[in-house]
Amino acid sequence: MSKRHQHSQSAAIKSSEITAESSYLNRRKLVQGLGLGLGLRAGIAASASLLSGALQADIAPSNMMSPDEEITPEKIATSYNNFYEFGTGKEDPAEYAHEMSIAPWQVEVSGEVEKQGVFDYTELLQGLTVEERIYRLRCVEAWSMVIPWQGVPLAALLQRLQPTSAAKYVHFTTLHRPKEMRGQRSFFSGIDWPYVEGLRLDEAMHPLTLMATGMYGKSLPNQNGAPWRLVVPWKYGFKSIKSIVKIHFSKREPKTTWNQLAPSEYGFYANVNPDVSHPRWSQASERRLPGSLFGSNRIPTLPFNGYGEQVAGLYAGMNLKRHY
Ligand SMILES: Nc1nc2c(c(=O)[nH]1)N[C@H]1C(S)=C(S)[C@@H](COP(=O)(O)O)O[C@H]1N2
Ligand SMILES: [Mo]
Repeated sequence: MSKRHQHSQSAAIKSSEITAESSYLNRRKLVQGLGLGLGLRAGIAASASLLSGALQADIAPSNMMSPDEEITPEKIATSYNNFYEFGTGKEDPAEYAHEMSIAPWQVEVSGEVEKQGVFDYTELLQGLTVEERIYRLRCVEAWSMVIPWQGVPLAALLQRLQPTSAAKYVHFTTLHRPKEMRGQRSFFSGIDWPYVEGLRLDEAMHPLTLMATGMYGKSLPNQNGAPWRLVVPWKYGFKSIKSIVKIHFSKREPKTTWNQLAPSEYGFYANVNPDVSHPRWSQASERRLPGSLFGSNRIPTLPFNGYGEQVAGLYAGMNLKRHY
């Protein structure tokens, strides 16, 4: 997203690589066709329990996608990534993120909140209901995917931490461990580590906002932000911060990574908006991955990434050309 954050052409996808995903889709159709959903629920409950023995996960599917939008093949969603801690290339995270150790995973909770301290993330998730959400993911580089996530509504997690009445924003910080994250040892990213993102508290509490612990019915792969990451589907992908180790509540707007790096290019809000173009990428349309032999699958971009009906009210009265 800096000058070096340019998108390469999406790799040609061999049909052999798509097999696993088409069987995933067929299983879904089968389950839906039976009118039960039980098979899928059991399948995901089983894999969610793999996350941690301590996690008593129950699965409540709630899908917000129109049925004609196709899920991006798992192979693509887990091999074409942005995770600059492992390099700026799209293939770097899948190649190097295994160097990050995710067990144990401690998380610091601080600021305007009752339940301050350091916790194992599984402790924070204990007893919360894991849901499936199929969401569009729209990168500011103008490519997009459709991904089935599993996770807990962020609101459920934050509520149990008990923000004080002074809390207006919540900040999230990614792991900073240069020994295991080679991009943090490199000068090329230009990023002042660690990666920080944040939301207004009402955005964080919105029912669409997810703390994801899995995708495609499996634990999150490291390159997608293991063991847990944010998913905010109506905002550009850079708001969906990965591998979170700090949750901080504050009165003031956080200084977030991309906004600090280039404030004229990346706003704090970063709501998907086809009417406000980035200096290098028109945001009017997007390439839905994967493309095919016959073209790049370009589709129009929708305000709030298609979630306007649910979230536009959060911004009533705000000038979204100024607060981009
Ligand atoms: N810590 C961290 N989180 C991050 C990023 C990053 O570089 N570091 N990249 C962001 C960007 S630009 C996008 S588009 C999404 C990509 O998520 P995905 O690789 O799971 O598709 O992660 C976001 N979260
Ligand atoms: Mo992105």
